[in-house]
Amino acid sequence: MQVQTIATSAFTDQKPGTSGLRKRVPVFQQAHYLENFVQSIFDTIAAPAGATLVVGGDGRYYNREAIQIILKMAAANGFGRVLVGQGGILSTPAASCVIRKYQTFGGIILSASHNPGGPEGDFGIKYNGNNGGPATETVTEAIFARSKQIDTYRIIEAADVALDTLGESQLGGMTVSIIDSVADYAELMESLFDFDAIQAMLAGGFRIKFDAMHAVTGPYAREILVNRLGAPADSVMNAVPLPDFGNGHPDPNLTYAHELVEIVYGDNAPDFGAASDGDGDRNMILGKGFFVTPSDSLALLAANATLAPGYRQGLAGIARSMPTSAAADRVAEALGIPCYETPTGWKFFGNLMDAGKVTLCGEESFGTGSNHVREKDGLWAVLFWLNVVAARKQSVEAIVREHWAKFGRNVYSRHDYEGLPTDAANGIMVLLKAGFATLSGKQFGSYTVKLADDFSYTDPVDGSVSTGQGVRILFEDGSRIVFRLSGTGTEGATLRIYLESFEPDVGKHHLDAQDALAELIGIALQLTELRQRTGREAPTVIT
Ligand code: G16
Repeated sequence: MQVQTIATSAFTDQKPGTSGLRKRVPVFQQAHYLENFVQSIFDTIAAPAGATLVVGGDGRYYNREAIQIILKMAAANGFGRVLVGQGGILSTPAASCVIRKYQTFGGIILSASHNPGGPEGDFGIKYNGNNGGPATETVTEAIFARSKQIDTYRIIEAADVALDTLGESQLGGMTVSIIDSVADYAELMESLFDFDAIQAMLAGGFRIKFDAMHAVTGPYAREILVNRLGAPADSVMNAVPLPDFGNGHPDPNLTYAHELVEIVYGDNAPDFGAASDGDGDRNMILGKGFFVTPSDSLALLAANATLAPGYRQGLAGIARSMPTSAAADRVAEALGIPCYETPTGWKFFGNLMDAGKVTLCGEESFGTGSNHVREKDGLWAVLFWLNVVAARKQSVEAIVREHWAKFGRNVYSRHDYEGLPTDAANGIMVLLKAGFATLSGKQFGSYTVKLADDFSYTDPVDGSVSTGQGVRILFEDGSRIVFRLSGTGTEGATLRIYLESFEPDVGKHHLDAQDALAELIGIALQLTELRQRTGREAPTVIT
């Protein structure tokens, strides 16, 4: 089959964000746009001839079209084999699992994660290396640099591949293997958790509700929770993946997963609720009428890890992103293991896991995972929680409250202001940074500023330095406010304000986080001049 070399012009906007390149679908549909980025990946990774690649996505609008283009380009660029999830479907953690299990050169994941999909929604693409994890900053920077210079790409002219039929076919000199999207991942989950104990708990009447949000985890949840663990079929809601997620916003938080939230806070609520996002790497955990913050979830799983067969040996260490609360640090200290603080973005955990320094990782943005793959993993977190609940035979709420009583409570909340004019958002960050010189020692109500800075991180494994990772205002009593601009949005700017205080007093653990953090929230508004500068009276999302 003839390899075509197509002339193209570089785009200037292909800089990957927190997790790959995310843009509106019409941007990706422009002539040569996707092709340029894919060729930039191939040029950067320089895979040897005959190498194997994994390709899959979350099933959102444009997934299938993009996969056909990538397959034809992979064939033209000398790959020997591509493993593709059936129907083009692979959740992000399942893709990571397949890359690792079959020791492929790497993989391309098509997803804009929790961002809405559809013809006017978002699309995304990212490259993961042979450890199964997102490409490092160095590699993504090199891909971006290449994308600014590219003037040709290679593709073969061929008929589309039948993505829905399991088995092998030839595309030029390359083999395409359509693999079961779920099987390898389900097998991995079964090796980590006590399926017998979870099954017995479910058979005993423990009721769960998992919201797949019409996104990629539907087939995974059905196979694992229903077929393998015996939960009733209606335990999985919104289980059919749809290209536009049923017009929803597949972000598992209290705002966007409101259908599930109403169920677990309603009459006759199930004992356990959970949701995952567009590509299956995020999770939200709920008990009966009770929300577990992602920061607490990481700490809880760390403290209870040895209850799960895959973690019986204990943990090497824990890592959390900087804006994630320090609840996990307290557990690490008690366990006598290190806790690493990284910038936001799962890519920063990869080196730590590969070097054997950490077993569990987590982020406040509803991401939790371990070294079983190199991505955060939504269903893994759900199964871990079910394993812990089955072993402890207590409710989710009782387990969390007992944890707080032992370690103290890191009261935590994140306020998001979405879709701000970029200038206004940038202006706020400039204002905050201008205050660094004078903030320390300053008194705000009952809080005194200890330090104000812009977080930077030196990777302890490869020594690479990442600067400008979020403004921190640290107070004398250990409370803090962090400000960051999101790196995953595609429309305007999203300002995230992360608020945290520590409450050792059990008598105050029942307080609502918003009430407990009210003074810090006021300080954040004052420091940012947010209302004056944006006209916004309230956050778009509070978690
Ligand atoms: C991505 C990254 C996460 C990060 C999150 C939020 O998640 O993989 O590590 O925490 O974005 O990023 P931001 O605050 O910049 O929007 P996902 O689920 O979108 O891939």
